[in-house]
Amino acid sequence: MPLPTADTTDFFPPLRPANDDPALLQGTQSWSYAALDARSKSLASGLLHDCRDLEEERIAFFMPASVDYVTALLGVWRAGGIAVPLNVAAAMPELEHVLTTAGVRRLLIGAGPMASAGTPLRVLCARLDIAVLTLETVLQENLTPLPLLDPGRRALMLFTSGTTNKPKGVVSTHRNIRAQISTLLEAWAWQRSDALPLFLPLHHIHGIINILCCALWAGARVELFVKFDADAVLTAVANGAYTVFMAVPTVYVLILRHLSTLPGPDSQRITTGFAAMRLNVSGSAACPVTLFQQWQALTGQTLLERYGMTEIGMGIANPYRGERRAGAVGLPLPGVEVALHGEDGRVIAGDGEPGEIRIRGDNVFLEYWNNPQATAQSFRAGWFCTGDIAVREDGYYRIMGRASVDIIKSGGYKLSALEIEDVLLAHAAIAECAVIGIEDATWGELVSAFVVLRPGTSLSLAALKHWCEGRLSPYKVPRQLQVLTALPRNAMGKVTKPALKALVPPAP
Ligand code: MLC
Ligand code: AMP
Repeated sequence: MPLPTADTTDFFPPLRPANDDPALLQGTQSWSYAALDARSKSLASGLLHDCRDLEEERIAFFMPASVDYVTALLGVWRAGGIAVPLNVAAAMPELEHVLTTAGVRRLLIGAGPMASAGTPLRVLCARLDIAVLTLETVLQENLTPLPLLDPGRRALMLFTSGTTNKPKGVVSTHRNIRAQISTLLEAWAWQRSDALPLFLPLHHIHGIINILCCALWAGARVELFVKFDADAVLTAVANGAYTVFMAVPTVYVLILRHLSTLPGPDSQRITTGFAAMRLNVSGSAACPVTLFQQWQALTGQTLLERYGMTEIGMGIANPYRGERRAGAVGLPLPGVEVALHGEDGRVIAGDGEPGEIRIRGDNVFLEYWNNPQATAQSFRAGWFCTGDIAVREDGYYRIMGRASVDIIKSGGYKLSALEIEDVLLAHAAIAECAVIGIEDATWGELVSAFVVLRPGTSLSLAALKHWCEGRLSPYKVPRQLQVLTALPRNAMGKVTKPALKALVPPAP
């Protein structure tokens, strides 16, 4: 059955010409569903120009959270393209990897400074022969008929780090995205009357699917922030602007810290704002039990922790109604099949035995772009192998860790140690290096680099951070540096990363 058709109500039902409900707010500006509907059709028409269907052309967009970003996402989908939202904090070599892997020929940008000539992005695109188009110039008044899209068509490509050095393009179809949205609409009882802030980056599913797409599908209101600005977000919370709040654990830690700096009455107004909401969700990284308890004590809200991944959307979540268990990620979401497998591949039926989480369902992505080998390796008998280890306790899943030491989660970002090591090895002073995640109360894990220097050289953390600028996104840059005379290695010559962890003094 073909869906979603770009012109019918199957495509984000609230996007209708007559729907004047507010969809997006940013600063003093607001856009209704009708305005978003018109703008995204106008962009789709401009992208299509004379053709009937973009036929899965990868259209990249480099924009902070804005009405332009949302127009680009919806417009590319309506025209039959694959949306490739870029990390606006990325370094140029990272963008080059994404643009060339995805085979992008057209890139949309917003107005403002990024539209000026001579920016590093424009220089890069000129070299790669990619047309850079300001969104405003693509919007077309004369609307063209939009293509009818089969749900199996590719819709979204997000880049995720893994156990390989370069991020892979995770391709999800319209069916996958729809399944990822609909399970959350049902599980968390999304309503048209909901309102929530969106301050997470828009090149990852937490911001794109869980917040933006769920809200737009439900007909709710989203307030856009270009980044997490505690003052601005918490002022709105104090004013009772939101019914729902979704964030990574680091954001809840930052809020608690911010509250502790405020005078009592100001802090009280904010906690009252949280207390009045119907739902506070934490995810993308483990929510420490102490954080869960502190949040509950201060706001009366029991955080709903859930587990997800770029490749699967959300898979497991604590119940909206029912027991939300501290330190556990909850139960399988509607329409998502979850299984645990032991190291020998055997299905774990009982409680308490750790195994790898494997996931099956319409929510699971289609493929890694142009990488059939990686795609094949990540599936077993139709189940996606997450690499995350969990135990089951009367139905509830508890994440125990990851199969790979080369994946780091910092502030909810998933980082590849190998990707960072590759970059560090290009430093003239670094002869050998190993990167690991060190536990941290604020960030979950902190990127820590252990290096062996070339004879006669020296390196400080400040110098390394400075050198990394322009080579790595800021959140991938090492926060700790230890210089060693040799890296610990096993008999095979492989660095033993657990031994490195032991070298780090415990946090005070
Ligand atoms: C920022 N910094 C970080 C960092 N983010 N350091 C380590 N890890 C991070 N993640 C550093 C900056 O480089 C800077 O350092 C300092 O912290 C302040 O930067 P900032 O930009 O002002 O930070 P802030 O805006 O406060 O960012 C914090 C944050 C952000 C938590 C809002 O990290 C964030 O948006 N994280 C969410 C990522 C996300 O959406 N993940 C979901 C992936 S999808 P200096 O030295 O310059 O001061 C997924 C699936 C699922 O995981 O289940 O959802
Ligand atoms: P990403 O690849 O950026 O989508 O990150 C997905 C990874 O984040 C998962 O494979 C988990 O390792 C981790 N993750 C997401 N949610 C949680 C959670 N609630 N608890 C622990 N880890 C989580």
